[in-house]
Amino acid sequence: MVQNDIVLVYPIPTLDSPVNLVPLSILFPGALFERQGMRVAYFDERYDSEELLAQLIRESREIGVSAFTGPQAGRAADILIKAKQINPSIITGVGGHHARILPEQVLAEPFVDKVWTEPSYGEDLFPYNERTKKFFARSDMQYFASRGCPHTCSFCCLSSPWQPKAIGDLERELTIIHGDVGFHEISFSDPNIAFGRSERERLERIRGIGRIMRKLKVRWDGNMRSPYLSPAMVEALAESNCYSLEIGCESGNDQFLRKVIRKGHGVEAIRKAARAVKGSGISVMYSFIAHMPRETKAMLMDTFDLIDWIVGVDRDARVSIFTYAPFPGSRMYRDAVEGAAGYPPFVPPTTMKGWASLPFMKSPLYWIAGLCFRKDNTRKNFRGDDWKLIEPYLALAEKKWKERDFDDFPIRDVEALILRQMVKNNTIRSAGRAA
Ligand code: B12
Ligand code: SF4
Repeated sequence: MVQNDIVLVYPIPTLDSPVNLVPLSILFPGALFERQGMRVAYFDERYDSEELLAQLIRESREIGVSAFTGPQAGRAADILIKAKQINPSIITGVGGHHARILPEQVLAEPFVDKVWTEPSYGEDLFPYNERTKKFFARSDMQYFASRGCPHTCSFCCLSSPWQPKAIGDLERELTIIHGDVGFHEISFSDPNIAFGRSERERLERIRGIGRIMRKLKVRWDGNMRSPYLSPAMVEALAESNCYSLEIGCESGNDQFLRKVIRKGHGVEAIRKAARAVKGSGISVMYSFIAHMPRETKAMLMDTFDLIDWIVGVDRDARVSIFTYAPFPGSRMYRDAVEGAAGYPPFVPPTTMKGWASLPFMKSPLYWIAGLCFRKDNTRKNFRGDDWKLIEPYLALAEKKWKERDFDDFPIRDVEALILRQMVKNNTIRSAGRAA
């Protein structure tokens, strides 16, 4: 019997991250559909059982699954295939970044009836109520203080105007959720936590957020561009209970950063940010990308050297190096497909599972850098005595980093080990379902 107009599903997003943030991707659209009078059910694959999913599929007229490009798109495909098997008359849909950048391809999948392609669904609504409360209570708190980023980095397809949430609304909404579920930390997923023409405007924004955070006795992390990290900004951030920031550094080569990536700043801005933040108590995650079209080996070496400089200056630094993933909708994507400057021409997958199986996260460099500089994640996965299990791989990664030897690494062993730990720690429910 049909009980729900739609069941919204959040598939497992990644196979190695211990981060389990509130599934806002389905909660905002759900708030919109509820406002329209629809009966909405929610399902989070990281926590809920397969049996519950099967039951909700049987009881729903429609299923909408969220997907960003990568492993989550593959999980979304599996879920929709299963939905059609269990309930052949169910209407199946895909939303999220993947559906937005590749709507025609997603719609061509035999198990997909519709795609949700708008950039935003219900983000102006408050997605918290008695039915969604448990999704906040059991996850790491995530929220939004603003949407959009007006910059035009050549690898990124997120470009859109910056739209801040009014501080008063943010305060009201977070106070209600905090009063009910009592979180101690919050992750702001805004691409830019503070944008604005002048430093004064940006500082004012951070001070406004800080007032709420201090009132709630909550600490927070978020994303910021390196040129904004002046000494005055670092002071305001520290006063606002910010304990962690992510900055997109991308490359250690000045010309590449300015001319090809078009980041809007050069390497000196990153160095200045590291100098300003060191010793402030805020741990910065410096995020880099490797193996982009037009990037030479020498440019990549500049990235490694900059990372060594950063971790020498800022002892609380964390660093990730992602292998460039050519996602449609950006300038750099065209270069990748055309094979610009000797880049092996990228042949785009034609299916959701194809996008999920791309080996971007499987490079030795990703793992060597991750093990060397993301001990925060490793500690969450290997608690207590379990640390011994990963120690030999950490030693090997450190040796290889020093020697700049990125040709091979026992990736399969490390991935299998991490997956076992995630199951053991209940970060994901079963290795079989995640694989
Ligand atoms: C949090 C986050 C993560 C978390 C996810 C875990 C979690 N949730 O617990 C972590 C840190 C693990 C992560 C990892 C990755 N991420 Co990420 N991540 C984000 C981030 C910062 C927020 C996502 C979010 O919750 N947004 C909030 C919701 C409300 O927005 P939304 O998902 O877009 O949903 C809205 C609409 O899309 C739509 N919608 C979404 N789903 C559905 C479904 C239906 C049915 C409907 C109707 C509508 C709908 O409605 C929502 C409300 O408007 C975004 C950047 C951003 N600010 O969005 C990047 C982002 C999603 N990540 C991205 C990527 C690429 C990754 C990685 C694959 C690689 C990488 N280098 O970052 C890795 C995976 C790594 C791995 N090892 O596998 C890209 C996706 C690009 C793309 N083409 O898909 C983004 C956009 C960042 C970027 N600048 O490129 N990520
Ligand atoms: S990479 Fe960051 S700064 Fe650049 S356009 Fe994307 S979200 Fe904006």
